[in-house]
Amino acid sequence: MTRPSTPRRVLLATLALCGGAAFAAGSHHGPHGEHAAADSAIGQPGVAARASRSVRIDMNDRMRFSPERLAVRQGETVRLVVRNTGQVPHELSLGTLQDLLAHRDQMARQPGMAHAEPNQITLAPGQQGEIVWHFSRAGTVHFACLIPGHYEAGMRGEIQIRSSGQH
Ligand SMILES: [Cu+2]
Repeated sequence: MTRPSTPRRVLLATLALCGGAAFAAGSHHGPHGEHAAADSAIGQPGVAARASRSVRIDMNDRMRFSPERLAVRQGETVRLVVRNTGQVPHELSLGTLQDLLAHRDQMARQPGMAHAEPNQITLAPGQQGEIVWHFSRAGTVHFACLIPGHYEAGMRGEIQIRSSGQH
Protein backbone atom coordinates (compact mmCIF):
# COMPACT_ATOMS: atom_id res chain seq x y z
CA MET A 1 0.00 0.00 0.00
CA THR A 2 1.37 3.35 -0.96
CA ARG A 3 1.58 6.22 1.43
CA PRO A 4 -1.07 8.91 1.15
CA SER A 5 -0.40 11.84 -1.06
CA THR A 6 -1.73 14.27 1.53
CA PRO A 7 1.09 16.58 2.62
CA ARG A 8 2.27 15.90 6.13
CA ARG A 9 2.02 19.54 7.11
CA VAL A 10 -1.70 19.33 6.49
CA LEU A 11 -2.02 16.20 8.57
CA LEU A 12 -0.24 17.88 11.45
CA ALA A 13 -2.54 20.86 11.51
CA THR A 14 -5.06 19.37 13.89
CA LEU A 15 -5.86 22.25 16.17
CA ALA A 16 -9.14 23.40 14.69
CA LEU A 17 -12.15 21.76 16.22
CA CYS A 18 -14.71 19.96 14.21
CA GLY A 19 -17.75 22.12 14.25
CA GLY A 20 -20.44 19.95 12.84
CA ALA A 21 -20.22 16.28 13.64
CA ALA A 22 -23.61 14.76 13.11
CA PHE A 23 -23.13 12.52 16.09
CA ALA A 24 -23.42 15.25 18.71
CA ALA A 25 -26.62 16.70 17.37
CA GLY A 26 -29.43 16.27 19.81
CA SER A 27 -27.46 14.36 22.40
CA HIS A 28 -27.55 15.35 26.03
CA HIS A 29 -25.63 14.54 29.16
CA GLY A 30 -27.16 12.15 31.63
CA PRO A 31 -26.92 12.56 35.37
CA HIS A 32 -23.88 10.31 35.70
CA GLY A 33 -21.88 11.29 32.69
CA GLU A 34 -23.45 8.83 30.28
CA HIS A 35 -24.84 10.31 27.13
CA ALA A 36 -28.24 9.52 25.79
CA ALA A 37 -26.98 9.90 22.26
CA ALA A 38 -29.42 10.77 19.56
CA ASP A 39 -27.63 8.45 17.21
CA SER A 40 -28.31 5.23 19.06
CA ALA A 41 -27.75 3.27 15.86
CA ILE A 42 -24.18 2.70 16.97
CA GLY A 43 -24.72 2.66 20.74
CA GLN A 44 -23.67 5.24 23.31
CA PRO A 45 -20.58 6.50 25.05
CA GLY A 46 -19.85 4.12 27.89
CA VAL A 47 -18.68 4.42 31.44
CA ALA A 48 -15.19 3.03 31.92
CA ALA A 49 -16.06 1.40 35.25
CA ARG A 50 -18.67 -0.70 33.45
CA ALA A 51 -16.38 -1.91 30.68
CA SER A 52 -16.32 -5.68 30.49
CA ARG A 53 -12.98 -5.72 28.70
CA SER A 54 -10.34 -3.78 26.86
CA VAL A 55 -9.44 -4.26 23.23
CA ARG A 56 -6.33 -2.74 21.76
CA ILE A 57 -6.46 -1.31 18.26
CA ASP A 58 -3.27 -0.15 16.59
CA MET A 59 -3.18 2.42 13.80
CA ASN A 60 -0.24 2.60 11.43
CA ASP A 61 1.10 4.38 8.39
CA ARG A 62 0.21 1.48 6.11
CA MET A 63 -3.29 2.93 6.58
CA ARG A 64 -4.59 -0.02 8.50
CA PHE A 65 -6.20 -0.69 11.81
CA SER A 66 -5.05 -3.80 13.60
CA PRO A 67 -7.30 -5.60 14.17
CA GLU A 68 -9.75 -4.28 11.60
CA ARG A 69 -12.57 -6.57 12.66
CA LEU A 70 -13.94 -7.03 16.15
CA ALA A 71 -16.87 -8.89 17.61
CA VAL A 72 -18.72 -7.86 20.75
CA ARG A 73 -21.97 -8.85 22.39
CA GLN A 74 -24.99 -6.63 22.39
CA GLY A 75 -25.09 -4.70 25.64
CA GLU A 76 -21.37 -4.90 26.20
CA THR A 77 -19.34 -1.85 27.19
CA VAL A 78 -15.84 -2.10 25.75
CA ARG A 79 -12.77 0.01 26.35
CA LEU A 80 -11.09 0.50 22.99
CA VAL A 81 -7.44 1.26 23.68
CA VAL A 82 -6.22 2.95 20.53
CA ARG A 83 -2.55 3.44 19.75
CA ASN A 84 -0.91 5.31 16.90
CA THR A 85 2.22 3.40 15.96
CA GLY A 86 2.82 5.52 12.86
CA GLN A 87 4.68 8.72 12.04
CA VAL A 88 1.66 10.83 11.12
CA PRO A 89 -1.56 11.57 13.02
CA HIS A 90 -4.37 9.06 12.77
CA GLU A 91 -7.83 8.89 14.20
CA LEU A 92 -10.53 6.40 14.95
CA SER A 93 -14.15 7.41 14.50
CA LEU A 94 -17.06 5.09 15.25
CA GLY A 95 -20.21 5.49 13.23
CA THR A 96 -22.62 4.19 10.72
CA LEU A 97 -21.07 3.90 7.29
CA GLN A 98 -23.29 6.76 6.14
CA ASP A 99 -22.17 9.07 8.95
CA LEU A 100 -18.51 8.22 8.47
CA LEU A 101 -18.64 8.93 4.76
CA ALA A 102 -20.42 12.24 5.36
CA HIS A 103 -17.85 13.22 7.93
CA ARG A 104 -15.02 12.17 5.65
CA ASP A 105 -16.37 14.50 2.97
CA GLN A 106 -16.61 17.29 5.52
CA MET A 107 -13.00 16.76 6.55
CA ALA A 108 -11.92 16.76 2.93
CA ARG A 109 -13.36 20.23 2.62
CA GLN A 110 -11.70 21.38 5.85
CA PRO A 111 -8.30 19.67 5.99
CA GLY A 112 -6.73 19.81 9.40
CA MET A 113 -9.86 19.95 11.45
CA ALA A 114 -9.99 17.66 14.42
CA HIS A 115 -13.00 16.61 16.44
CA ALA A 116 -13.95 16.45 20.04
CA GLU A 117 -16.63 13.79 20.13
CA PRO A 118 -17.03 10.81 22.42
CA ASN A 119 -17.11 8.43 19.45
CA GLN A 120 -13.83 9.69 18.05
CA ILE A 121 -10.18 10.01 18.99
CA THR A 122 -7.30 11.67 17.14
CA LEU A 123 -3.80 10.64 18.12
CA ALA A 124 -0.41 12.12 17.32
CA PRO A 125 2.40 9.70 16.41
CA GLY A 126 3.22 7.47 19.34
CA GLN A 127 0.20 8.48 21.38
CA GLN A 128 -2.37 6.21 22.96
CA GLY A 129 -5.89 6.96 24.04
CA GLU A 130 -9.21 5.28 24.50
CA ILE A 131 -12.86 5.27 23.59
CA VAL A 132 -15.27 3.61 26.00
CA TRP A 133 -18.35 2.54 24.13
CA HIS A 134 -21.59 0.83 25.00
CA PHE A 135 -22.76 -1.34 22.12
CA SER A 136 -26.47 -1.35 22.79
CA ARG A 137 -27.71 -2.57 19.43
CA ALA A 138 -27.02 -5.68 17.43
CA GLY A 139 -25.61 -5.13 13.97
CA THR A 140 -22.50 -3.51 12.58
CA VAL A 141 -20.68 -0.43 13.80
CA HIS A 142 -18.08 0.87 11.40
CA PHE A 143 -14.89 2.66 12.27
CA ALA A 144 -12.51 4.65 10.14
CA CYS A 145 -9.72 7.18 10.06
CA LEU A 146 -11.22 10.21 8.39
CA ILE A 147 -8.03 12.19 7.92
CA PRO A 148 -8.07 13.03 4.20
CA GLY A 149 -6.80 10.15 2.10
CA HIS A 150 -6.65 7.58 4.88
CA TYR A 151 -10.09 6.04 4.52
CA GLU A 152 -9.58 5.79 0.78
CA ALA A 153 -6.28 4.01 1.38
CA GLY A 154 -8.08 1.37 3.42
CA MET A 155 -8.08 2.73 6.94
CA ARG A 156 -11.40 1.33 8.09
CA GLY A 157 -12.88 -1.55 9.96
CA GLU A 158 -16.02 -3.08 11.42
CA ILE A 159 -17.35 -4.16 14.77
CA GLN A 160 -19.96 -6.89 14.69
CA ILE A 161 -22.40 -6.76 17.59
CA ARG A 162 -24.02 -10.10 18.16
CA SER A 163 -27.54 -10.15 19.49
CA SER A 164 -27.59 -11.03 23.16
CA GLY A 165 -30.73 -13.11 22.67
CA GLN A 166 -31.45 -13.12 26.38
CA HIS A 167 -30.91 -10.96 29.43
CU1 LIG B 1 -5.14 7.59 9.48
